[in-house]
Amino acid sequence: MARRPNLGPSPGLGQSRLAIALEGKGIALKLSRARLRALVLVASSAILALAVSGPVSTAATPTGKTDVVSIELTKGKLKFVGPETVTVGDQLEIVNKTNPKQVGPHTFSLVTKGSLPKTPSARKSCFTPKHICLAVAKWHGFNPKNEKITINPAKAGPEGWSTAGNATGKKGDSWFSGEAKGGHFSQEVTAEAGSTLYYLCAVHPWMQGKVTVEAPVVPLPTPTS
Ligand SMILES: [Cu+2]
Repeated sequence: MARRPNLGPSPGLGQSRLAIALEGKGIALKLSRARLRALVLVASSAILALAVSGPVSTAATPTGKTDVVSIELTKGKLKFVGPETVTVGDQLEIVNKTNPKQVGPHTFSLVTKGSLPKTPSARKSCFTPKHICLAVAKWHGFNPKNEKITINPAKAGPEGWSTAGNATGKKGDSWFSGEAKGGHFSQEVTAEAGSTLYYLCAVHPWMQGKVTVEAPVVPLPTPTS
């Protein structure tokens, strides 16, 4: 079977194609659609391979609050919509509100600020060696030969949302949304208070965002006398 992405007319794809076409042209379009298709193909196996590992102690105390970063398609543009700040110990939930059959799957991947592709040309080459999108795919155990991923979520550093990876070997925390509509994933924010988490989607590298991590409010001790 040919690996060429189907770029022919297909109902319902107009909007997403437009979004992709607006972002990068030529090679980038083919590349991103090829990758996207590859990731769609492996999504189900990735979900089945979801690792269930034992609890690891974390330094954060749960706040009982859940913050949501949603993945949306608005006016033909794919984007993350999330809070400006979260608190250490909050649950940070990623919710995919887009249709994977229309726009492909997504990743929510913590990356260093310097790894974010800033220019159209950087985004075009994102899925090539030594660039962040391919690096993220590797965190998920992406095998270019069979185009499958085996690890989801990809975990690095302490348990929870904690660690930003880069393109040159440092792994970060990442979730792959898979092919199911309404896919979601949540885990605790365990990053250091005062830090900023930068994130991107490795399938659509123009999808980027950041969130500042704040210290939890420690209740004052109750006077005993
Ligand atoms: Cu995406």
